[in-house]
Amino acid sequence: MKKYLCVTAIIFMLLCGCTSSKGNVYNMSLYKAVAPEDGVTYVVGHINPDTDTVGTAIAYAKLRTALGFNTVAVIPGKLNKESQYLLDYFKVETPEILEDAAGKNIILVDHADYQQAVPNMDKANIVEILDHHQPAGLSLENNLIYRSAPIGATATMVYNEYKVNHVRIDRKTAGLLAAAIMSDTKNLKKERTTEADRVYLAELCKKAGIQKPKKFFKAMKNEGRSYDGLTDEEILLTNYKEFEFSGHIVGIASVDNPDDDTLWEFVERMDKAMAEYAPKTDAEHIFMKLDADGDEGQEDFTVFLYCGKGAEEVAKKSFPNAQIVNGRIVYTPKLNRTNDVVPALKDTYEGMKK
Ligand SMILES: [Mn+2]
Repeated sequence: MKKYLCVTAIIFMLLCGCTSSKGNVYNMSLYKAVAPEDGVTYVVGHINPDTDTVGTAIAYAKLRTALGFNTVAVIPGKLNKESQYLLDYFKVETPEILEDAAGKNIILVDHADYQQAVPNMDKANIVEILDHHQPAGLSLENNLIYRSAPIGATATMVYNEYKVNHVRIDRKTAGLLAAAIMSDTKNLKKERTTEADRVYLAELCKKAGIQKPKKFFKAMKNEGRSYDGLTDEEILLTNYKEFEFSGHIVGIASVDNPDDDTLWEFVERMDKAMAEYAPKTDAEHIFMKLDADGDEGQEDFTVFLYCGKGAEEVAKKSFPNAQIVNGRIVYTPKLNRTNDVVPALKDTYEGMKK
């Protein structure tokens, strides 16, 4: 019996040894190289946070913590409705808000530029970046881990880190990452979606107990689309980002039409909200892509709104093939901010400089 216990203990120790040898040797070396001597490292996504930004901050902080690094997830501001719904759904606590990045050790997720970062990010110690966007204008003095991938969601990259590091993902975190992939890829429908997004989403859904991904996505989308209780300015800011194109600060909002029957009323309201918000921001021009569902069998489309002196000209030059409906610029199929709107506006502003 004693012998048996002894063997069991040895097997147990071996098993423990195996599970505690988490981490991938290459990654662990990098994490150690950038680990601050003392203090905590904050993981944070872009301002006006979306589900990919929030989900990856939480999941990546958990992973780094599991690997023995003092890491805490924070958010750059109030959650949008979709993200709040998801945190409630999976019973995950809302992270604290980071208001100022100066002097902090930072891991950036889901963005790689100051324009969309927490204030004073240029005075932070950025030790790592995990992102699927184009990097812009970072002036980094230190050596850092920088992973960038042309992929549907940062969540896909974060889940890959779990796999590479042999860290088991818990049900809640798997759920958040699954939701983040769905949110960023519109349930695998966006152009940028890759095979990895598809395969990892299926795996994460299984781990999270999401049996009907389509239904889950619809529920979370409806929560996110309902603007109940928000003012028109808050609706405008739910997914609003500022960019700099050839010296012009430009705001681009992305909004979903909440009700097919009242599209043009909603367009009027948003137009007014942009005009009222304009004096409160440094942006010279504000644009809004307002996405609407097409009628049965018809393609979805975008109503493209603009605000500011000269903004109309920029909008029309950027989308010469758009139609004018009810006096508005309407583009079919609907526009994507990253792939369509940003490059088109960038080109137009660049052209104006010459
Ligand atoms: Mn993202």
